[in-house]
Amino acid sequence: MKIVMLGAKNSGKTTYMVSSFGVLQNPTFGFSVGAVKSDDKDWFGKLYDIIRSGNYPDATDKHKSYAMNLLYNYTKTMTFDWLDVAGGLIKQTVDGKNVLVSELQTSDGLMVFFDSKALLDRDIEATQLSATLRIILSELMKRETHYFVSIVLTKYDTIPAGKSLSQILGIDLTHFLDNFKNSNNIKICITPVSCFGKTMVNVDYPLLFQLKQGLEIEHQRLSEESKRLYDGYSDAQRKYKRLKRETEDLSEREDSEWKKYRDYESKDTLYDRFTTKLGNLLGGDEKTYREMADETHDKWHPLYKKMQKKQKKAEDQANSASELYNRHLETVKMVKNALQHAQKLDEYLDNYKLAIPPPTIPGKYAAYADKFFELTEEHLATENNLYSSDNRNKFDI
Ligand SMILES: Nc1nc2c(ncn2[C@@H]2O[C@H](COP(=O)(O)OP(=O)(O)O)[C@@H](O)[C@H]2O)c(=O)[nH]1
Ligand SMILES: [Mg+2]
Repeated sequence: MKIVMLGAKNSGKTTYMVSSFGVLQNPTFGFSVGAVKSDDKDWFGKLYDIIRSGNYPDATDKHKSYAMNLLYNYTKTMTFDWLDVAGGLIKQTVDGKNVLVSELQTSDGLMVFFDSKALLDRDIEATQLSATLRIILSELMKRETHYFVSIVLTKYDTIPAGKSLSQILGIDLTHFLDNFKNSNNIKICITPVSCFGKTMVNVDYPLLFQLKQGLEIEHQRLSEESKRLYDGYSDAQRKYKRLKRETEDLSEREDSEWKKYRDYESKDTLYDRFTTKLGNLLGGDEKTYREMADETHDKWHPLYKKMQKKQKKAEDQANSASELYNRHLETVKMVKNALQHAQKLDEYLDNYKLAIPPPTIPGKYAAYADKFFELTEEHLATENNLYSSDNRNKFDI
């Protein structure tokens, strides 16, 4: 699957990406992620250490895709491409916007990043809210298949205590989300996150939310593939049966010609050749056994060749049928895995560790939203206390 990350420069995309990668190095509910390329793994690892030590990577604005693996119990279950979109693209130069739109069109999931504090402060420049929402809205409206959007409210640690979700989202974003309250295709989750030194809050959720959708897409794709392989197998098997029948028919005809030939040949004697030729000289019209044997041989040989060819074709079909069948069985195993893993991930997301999952739209948005944000705030406060300077020695950090 392809996941696109969208957000203004400085909204915390790279920090989030690195942090969620770092956090998910240790399996959560059995799931972990890994980089396909060792260069990327080193880069992520180095930046994660920087963030954990309380610093941040330099803000960069590059457009880059990372190939990742989703693992379950340390075994690869799916690959995904994770695209860190250059935030500058949102500034709607025509070219930039076209690049962005085409990336979105080919994506299977979207993560949108807003700096929570900039949202709360209604900082137009920092959030580029209207430009971002305009692009997303026109894309989402065109979607006819399921599509998951993670709205990631970054730097949640910078939000003063006691703010509700609607205060942070503001009227523009709330109106935007209202479009999807009854959507059948689009599912949006809103997660406040913080990547602040050793305090990583909710970072795994928005990515795992995407990957669950990815597993469902993978399940669908593999199911179709397995059906295609089975149809191919049935077809090859049908062809094999027909060719085998034709080969048997040819073999019968070929066999009877061969027997005739051997029979004529056994009757071919010098005496027969002599008497038959003599008879013909005297006005008769007979063939010698030798001539008849030769004629029969001429008839037999092409039949024999044809039968051999058919037999070879039948064998090819049999091989192809068995190869397709084995591949079908392999794929069925993968289909089962993808389904099992999607269900497993669903279970994790449903029973999220803060007791309730982040609000989703459509879903239990209104009922959950503020409660979830409260829980996050509480969690953040305890974590920060835990790691505050007085506690540092105590916890040996
Ligand atoms: N307090 C706080 N600051 C953050 C957090 N995440 C990112 N930042 C800050 O935001 C800056 C930009 O982040 P970056 O990931 O480079 O943003 P990008 O341009 O969207 O990739 C960082 O250098 C940090 O100063 C966070 O969780 N908490
Ligand atoms: Mg960046």
